[in-house]
Amino acid sequence: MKIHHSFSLMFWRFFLFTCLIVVSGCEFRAEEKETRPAEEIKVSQTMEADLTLPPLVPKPTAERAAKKLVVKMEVIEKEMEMTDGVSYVYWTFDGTVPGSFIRTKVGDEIEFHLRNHPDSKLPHNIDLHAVNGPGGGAESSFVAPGHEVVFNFKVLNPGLYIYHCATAPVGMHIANGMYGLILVEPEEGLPPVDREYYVVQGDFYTAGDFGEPGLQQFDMKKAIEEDADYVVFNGKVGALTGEGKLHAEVGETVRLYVGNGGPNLVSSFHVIGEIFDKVYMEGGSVINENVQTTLIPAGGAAIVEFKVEVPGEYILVDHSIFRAFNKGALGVLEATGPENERIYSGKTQEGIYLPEGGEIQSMPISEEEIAASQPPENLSKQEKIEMGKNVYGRTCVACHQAAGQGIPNAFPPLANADYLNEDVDRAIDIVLHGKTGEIVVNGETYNSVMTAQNISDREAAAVLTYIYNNWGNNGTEVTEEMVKAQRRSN
Ligand code: HEC
Ligand SMILES: [Cu+2]
Repeated sequence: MKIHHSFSLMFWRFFLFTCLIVVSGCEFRAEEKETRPAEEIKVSQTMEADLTLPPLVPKPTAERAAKKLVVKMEVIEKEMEMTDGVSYVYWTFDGTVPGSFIRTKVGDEIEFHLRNHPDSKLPHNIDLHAVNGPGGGAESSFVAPGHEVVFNFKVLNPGLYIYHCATAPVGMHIANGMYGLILVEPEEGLPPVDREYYVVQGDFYTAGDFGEPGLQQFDMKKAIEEDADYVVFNGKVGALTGEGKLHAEVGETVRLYVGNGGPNLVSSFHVIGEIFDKVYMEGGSVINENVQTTLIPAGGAAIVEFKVEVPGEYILVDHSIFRAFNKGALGVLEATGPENERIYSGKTQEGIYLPEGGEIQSMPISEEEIAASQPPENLSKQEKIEMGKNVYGRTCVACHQAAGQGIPNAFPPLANADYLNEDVDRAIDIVLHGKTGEIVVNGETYNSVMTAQNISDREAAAVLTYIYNNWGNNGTEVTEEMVKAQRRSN
């Protein structure tokens, strides 16, 4: 890259020189002032870099000139939570996964101080993909526990870059969480936006399977086979849900700096309910527009931007979708503000569709009309249970499982569930409107997302009656009236 760059520069200089001699008023002369080579940008002052922990991003550099920037980072090995009841000894830059976000601009001269905490068991180093030089700094930054090294580099290429530890066995250091992002802004800075966040995906390999409680050891065999137990954003299941949700106001433009630490998996990064207005593909200078899902390679990054048009929850996922719902690669951006029904109306109609023989019946408009259009039968409890079983099999089984047993750490049980039996109106409300945030079911904490279920009041009454009358639950009968009352109260 660098060789190529200076070669083409030489070529142009030679070419221009020839032009000037041969033809005065050469039309290529304009080329001369087009680029100021980054290596010629002078720095005057020194300042200490303002680093931020995920999901936060330091303030933009557009306002300042290139500087000598002192970056201080510390390697810390420490036990942290992978998910409820599961912990892991992470190796980190600055104590978090991903490590601190570094924001620089083209022309900056970085004086990088890497410290390794005295309690560390191993030496580490850092390879920053933004560096032009051997090992991206790795060769100069190898540091034993209780030591500090300093090395310098000038940032030449704008873009969003991964940094990671590159100490052998490299895969293991990365698998334990040693990665983060360094942003190099162009000289004029990136265009301003309303919100910026920092998200990095990573895959983890543990001796126990997903959710198996206790302190989990790294599993080298699974890592080699690329058989991840956890695929997560920002180092743990639920880092970006519940308390960790990202926020924006309707009408704001959100920019996500998204990296993929790997070590193995490629991310199909997607935000459910949004379209990326812009993607700086692979974190480079080419901007793609109107993108649904962008591919982020291991050891790579992308900058995505979107404007939030309507309120609600937008779900960040790796669209290799079992990773999202079964391995943790799921986060939430919550948008608050006024509805805009021209852009998104919510459900307005539901009617009867008869595929054979009949014509499609005219669409009733409201829930009341739907109910009125159906035979005025009053289902017996037994009939409700029959119907409910069917609804359950269509709608709930994928998450709550065939016998209502749920999936540890992901989907709470509906079988013999204290939370369910405690409060029927709350259960109805969850089915109608969805649920996020921390809940405790049979002593286990869940902190995930259930979306609102698109089912009629009658189906909701039936499915809940089915659940309450099976699997050791308390036998409650849920009526359509109870469902309607919850529908109205919200
Ligand atoms: C896409 C997965 C998914 C589907 C489909 C789903 N749920 Fe859930 N459900 C969840 C999650 C996740 C939670 C926990 C939410 C939280 O942590 O706040 C939950 C929580 C619940 C709870 C409260 C917790 C408990 O154990 O009592 C009830 C009741 C419930 N769901 C009922 C249903 C019913 C009935 C259906 C089908 C009509 C359904 N869910 C469909 C994922 C799902
Ligand atoms: Cu390391």
